[in-house]
Amino acid sequence: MKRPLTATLALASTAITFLAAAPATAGAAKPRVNSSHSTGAAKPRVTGSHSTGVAKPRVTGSYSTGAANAWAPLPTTPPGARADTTVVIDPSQERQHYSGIGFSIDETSVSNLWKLTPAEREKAVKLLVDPKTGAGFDRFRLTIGSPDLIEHLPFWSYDELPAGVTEDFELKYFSIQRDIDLHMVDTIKLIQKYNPKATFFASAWSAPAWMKTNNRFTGEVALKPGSTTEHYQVGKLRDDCIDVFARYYVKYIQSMRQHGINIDAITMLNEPGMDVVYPAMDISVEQQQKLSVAIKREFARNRLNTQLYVHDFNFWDWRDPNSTATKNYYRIFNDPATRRAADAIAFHPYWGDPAVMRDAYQQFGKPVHMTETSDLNPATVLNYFRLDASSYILWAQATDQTGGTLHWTDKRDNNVDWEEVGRTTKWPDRLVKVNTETKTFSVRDELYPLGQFARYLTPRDVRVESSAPAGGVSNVVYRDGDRFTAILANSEAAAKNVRIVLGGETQLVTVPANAYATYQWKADPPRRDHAPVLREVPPLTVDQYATTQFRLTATDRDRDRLAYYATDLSTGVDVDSSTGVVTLNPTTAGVQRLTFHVTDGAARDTITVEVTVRPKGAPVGVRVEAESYAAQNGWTEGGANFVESNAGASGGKNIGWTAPGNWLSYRVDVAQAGTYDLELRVANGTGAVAADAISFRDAAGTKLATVPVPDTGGWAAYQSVHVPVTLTAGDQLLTVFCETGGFNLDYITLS
Ligand SMILES: [Ca+2]
Ligand SMILES: [Ca+2]
Repeated sequence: MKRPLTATLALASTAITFLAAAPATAGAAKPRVNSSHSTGAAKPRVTGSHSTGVAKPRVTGSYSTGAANAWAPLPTTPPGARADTTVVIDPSQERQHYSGIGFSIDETSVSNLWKLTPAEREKAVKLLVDPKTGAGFDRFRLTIGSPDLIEHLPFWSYDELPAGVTEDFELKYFSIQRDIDLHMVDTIKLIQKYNPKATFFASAWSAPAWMKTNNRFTGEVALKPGSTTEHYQVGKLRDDCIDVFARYYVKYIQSMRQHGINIDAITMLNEPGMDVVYPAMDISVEQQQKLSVAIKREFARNRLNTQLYVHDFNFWDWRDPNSTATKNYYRIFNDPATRRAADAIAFHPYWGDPAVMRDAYQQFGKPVHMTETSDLNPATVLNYFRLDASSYILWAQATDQTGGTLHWTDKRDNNVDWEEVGRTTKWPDRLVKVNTETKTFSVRDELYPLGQFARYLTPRDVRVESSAPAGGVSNVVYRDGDRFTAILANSEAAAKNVRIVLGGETQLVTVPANAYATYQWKADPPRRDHAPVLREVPPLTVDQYATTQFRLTATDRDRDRLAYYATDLSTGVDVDSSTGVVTLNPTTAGVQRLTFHVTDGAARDTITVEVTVRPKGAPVGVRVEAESYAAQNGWTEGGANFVESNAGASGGKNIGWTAPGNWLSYRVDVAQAGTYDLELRVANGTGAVAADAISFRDAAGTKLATVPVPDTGGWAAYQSVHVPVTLTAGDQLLTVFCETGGFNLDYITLS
């Protein structure tokens, strides 16, 4: 499913917010880290040559807020400035390689780019991909035959048969000529001209019609037996066509190679089994296993070192045990030959919890990739990289001035009028807008912060673990030999001085307001080593919305300077990197397991502290996260997906999939009876106002206020709605009641 704005969903939520449990020991998954660095587990003692008093490292880099400050020189930090927050880098913990940021070479985007004058088109491509003067995008997704988004009908495969021919096991009719005619190859050549390091992978939306059980390239849907609302994809890959489909991929890779284009990976199939009428195909888990093995066998036979990415679908479909027979893909790895054949796991973000990427990476030791997303928010890129994604590929990012032309529909109508779909489908506000009248283009501001990643990182860069976002500053850090690259994001309206701690050395940098900034420097973290040791912290019990502190203490036989950190911090938890003092102001009742680390730069130790939070009401004036509800009605705990992960939401989460009759209750402690301002932070991507969407009710169920939810322009575009409410004094349960659905709730605040 391709929702123009993502609203990703969390799995398994309970009334308690758990910290994502980091692996208790280092090195659970260290896939394909072909690095010369040790990973920092305790090593034989090497005499320490690490000096502590050397001159400050020379830091280079730039920052962007948008077109107004694009790849601008880093500000200097005034002498004597104090740190607002700290980033701890732990080079002992190596994670995934970077493999790129970029976009799809879909035919809709290409056809729009080719409506520009040649000079303007070169200017656009240069701005997108040139690593010196542009954003430096470096990885691109090609489509093997037509995807759902094209301008020029009809949809096509590379093995279309003439009348009277019903099969083509020799692939005699194979041709990529349409890609040449439609300027796909020309566009790739332009990308290569401005970024010679660009890499390419490819996905098919379906096998050619004749390889399918229903002899149809586009999707065909039918109602699931017994359901009036749920559909399934009728066309399956024919069992006797698994091998020829694998050879079809080989032919495609060879054909592109003849044009000087190296396809370094394919996904096995885009969104297998998606119940849509645009090009799609069903393929059983068993067929996926056989196809994976056949693809790698044919690659080997033809001396292709092309990689195979499996899955290429939503987070949720990876692991949900209630998913359908086709989906629930981790089961394809039940076959050892398939595990060997697969080089990586590809994800789309339209459904489920992005933390699934980290889980899959840990569990199978294979790189994970975000192969299709419409989310331009650089905060999402940073977050997905922290969740171990190697790459981030945007989908269908060039439209005309009206948000067209493209052929996409969510209607399950096998006789859909594609001409009409093309006239009416509009996806406004994507990365590049081509004005077909003036033959000029414009880009969105997100391009420049995205360049703060792509301009600096290369496939030699390996992510190293670093501390969770704190003080409005989030980070992701990479290492290539002795060169470190940190991308820091400041989400606040004032500049922040950030202390960067690496192996006992610190430096202070300044991140401008609302900016993404990249810092590169050379460092030689210590390698000697006795690992530091953290002392256990006994379980503790604290009150919700009250402040409690405890201290982490660690010893180190080398007397190295130590830094304390956590990779994930739930709302209301903070750790001081130098003193180890943990401050709790929990917003959610229940049991939390908090994982902390200490590092000397060469190794780390980890403890988990169990904290029981006694429920108390939130004082007036305190923000109450929607996800911190005391009770709810209408959603299914555990299996349902209504606590959504979203980088645009406060606390990183919101409640979604609202429906009439659903409700959420919150505990609030009102010191004094009176009339208060109720702020509801909401988003609505339906394109229309939801009138009287929410009623706010007291513990007896009496309606205190009813409010509409405006059209906020997207599922992640939050706005505040204010309404006065009169409350009695005391610790009480207040309810947000969904009179209608069609909105997301981020938080409420009484003041
Ligand atoms: Ca040590
Ligand atoms: Ca929230």
